[in-house]
Amino acid sequence: MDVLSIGETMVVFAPKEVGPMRYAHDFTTHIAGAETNTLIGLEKLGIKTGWISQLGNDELGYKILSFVRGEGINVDAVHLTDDAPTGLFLKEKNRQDQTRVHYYRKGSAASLMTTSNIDEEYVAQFKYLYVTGITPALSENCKDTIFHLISVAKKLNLKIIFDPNLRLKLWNEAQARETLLNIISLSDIVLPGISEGAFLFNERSEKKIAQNIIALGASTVIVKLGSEGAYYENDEHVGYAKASKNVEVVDPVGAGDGFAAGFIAGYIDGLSLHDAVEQACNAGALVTTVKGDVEGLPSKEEIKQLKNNINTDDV
Ligand code: KDG
Repeated sequence: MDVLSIGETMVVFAPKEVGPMRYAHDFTTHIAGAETNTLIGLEKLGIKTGWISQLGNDELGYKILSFVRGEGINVDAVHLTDDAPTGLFLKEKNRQDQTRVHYYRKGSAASLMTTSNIDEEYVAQFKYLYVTGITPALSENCKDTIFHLISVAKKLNLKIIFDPNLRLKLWNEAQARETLLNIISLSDIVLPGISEGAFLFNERSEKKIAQNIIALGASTVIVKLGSEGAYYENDEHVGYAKASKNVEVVDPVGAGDGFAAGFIAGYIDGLSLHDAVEQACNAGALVTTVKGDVEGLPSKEEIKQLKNNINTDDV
């Protein structure tokens, strides 16, 4: 298998109507979690993946487990516990242009993960470990688990890929900054957003952010610039890439996870750094064209259509 990740996935309840949620009657449900969003995106691009997590032994836990398994991810390292429920969150579209997220995940099954959730033999089956800054924010024991997993992965020669995914609803600024910088210093490839880079280094320039990350030890950095694309840098290549075409944004959440999937798949497939970053931008853009965090994750064919500027009507 290629890419392993660890993290919490939740069921999202989203009111069908725009407006304050206190007046909502009808909800749709989706599955969301930054790490499984990326793993699902990777599976769609032909990369074999596995997920370490903990779910409640409850209806939402079964819903997530069968969804994630159905997308092709190996779930042998997902544990069901009776000790805590599966986390969930509400995604309120308060006004047409304003989305608010309300988490119900404190003390959730995933937040109880410890180093005993990490099985070295399982980790040894993979070549890459993909980590985000959400998991260490869930609890002190999750933070310890992440650092333990990174050290096991490094011992087994897995490459560490890190997306800081800053979530200040989960921890305070000082804790977030210290932990994210520590994980960066253990990573090979880092994929920050420009605002996360600004938060971490007090720098507004993508080049300075990348240089700071390289100085901490990473070999490749890709700074996401939203609709402007991304800046990439390693010791051989430096440049910018962007999506091949502007898209109509329906739901921006999950774009960064699609970006990570597009990049990692391109990197594993041996694309040039520029082409892997361009594939990342195209995958991220396509995620935003469909409601839900994972529903818009594209196949290689859909990325090719966007790249060649083909409308689905034409094919
Ligand atoms: O990147 C999108 C994620 O934020 C979303 O899927 C939910 O993992 C999630 C979180 O912790 O907010």
